[in-house]
Amino acid sequence: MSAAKEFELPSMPTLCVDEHCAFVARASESADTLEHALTEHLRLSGIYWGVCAVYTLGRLDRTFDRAKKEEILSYVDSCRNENGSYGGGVGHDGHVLYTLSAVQIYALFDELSRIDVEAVVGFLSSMQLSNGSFQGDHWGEIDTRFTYCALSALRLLGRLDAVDVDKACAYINSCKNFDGGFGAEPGGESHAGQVFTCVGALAIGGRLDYVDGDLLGWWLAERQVKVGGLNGRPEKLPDVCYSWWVLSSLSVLGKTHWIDRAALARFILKCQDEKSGGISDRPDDEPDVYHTFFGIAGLALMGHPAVVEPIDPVFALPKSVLRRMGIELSGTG
Ligand code: GRG
Ligand code: ZN
Repeated sequence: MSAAKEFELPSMPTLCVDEHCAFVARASESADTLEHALTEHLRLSGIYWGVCAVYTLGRLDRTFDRAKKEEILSYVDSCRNENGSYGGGVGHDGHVLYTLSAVQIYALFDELSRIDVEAVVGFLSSMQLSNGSFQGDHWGEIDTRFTYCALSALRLLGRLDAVDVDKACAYINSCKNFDGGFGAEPGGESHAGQVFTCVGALAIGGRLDYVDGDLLGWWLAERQVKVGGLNGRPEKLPDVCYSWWVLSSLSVLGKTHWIDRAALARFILKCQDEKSGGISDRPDDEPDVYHTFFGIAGLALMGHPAVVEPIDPVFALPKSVLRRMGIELSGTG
């Protein structure tokens, strides 16, 4: 039975929509908590996760009133650096990761006009190296995550022409392993998170022919463990966020039916805090905005009826946002 049908069974736990929206709203207010201080360096990504979570639940306007939206957008504006990059927080070094988060937040709020496109494009293109790879910032770390971030942001801005896409995809191909998966660098161990970034980058670059769909599909399907959740690599514990990293990759390959979707949905729903809202990595752990978003996004890919805004598996943005931007959609299920 497909997960979509299973969601109608009385034995399937309910998705606590109101509670999760309240959880995200509280997280956006709690500037005085220790958690807030400890996550300062990735604030922009946190905002993207929270905003995208409530958007997919159809609750963007109900969760953030006009004043709150403006507060969030001004905060994002204030994370911009002179070279066009965005840092994870105010005054932080610019990084491709947070530059993508900023573009995603502006896209979600339909406020792309706040972006200095030429400056962002200038920064992102300056991060590409002669072998096609991307460094994340001026400190020089190279990772396939950064290729994804750069290509995704450039595509969202309609400026893929600013980088060498063929070389970027060939570099991603050089990070492919014997098991069909991808690592952070050539020879790096296959990891579901990196698989998402590499499959996503290849999809954006129009080079999915580099992927061995059957081999990678098997590797991804084997990430499902007995309790229904997915892990990121062999012998590891399941974790709700892999519901996204694995399932989005399977979706691009058209193979989400290669796992037991209903069992995965049950696992995600068991990780909810039904009283205070939020989703955790595993049942009975502390919820956080990151796992809340990726749990909901995983359910979206499985057609959960309460996740009213379907999400694109490559851009990790609601399809309606991409449609508004004139970007063609990815993923075949
Ligand atoms: C737009 C959705 C989106 C993402 C932007 C940052 C990024 C691009 C992608 C990150 C991909 C990635 C590497 C995800 C994995 C994150 C994770 C759970 C890492 C933990 O890895 P381990 O090895 O944990 O410490 P395990 O689960 O293996 O024990
Ligand atoms: Zn996780």
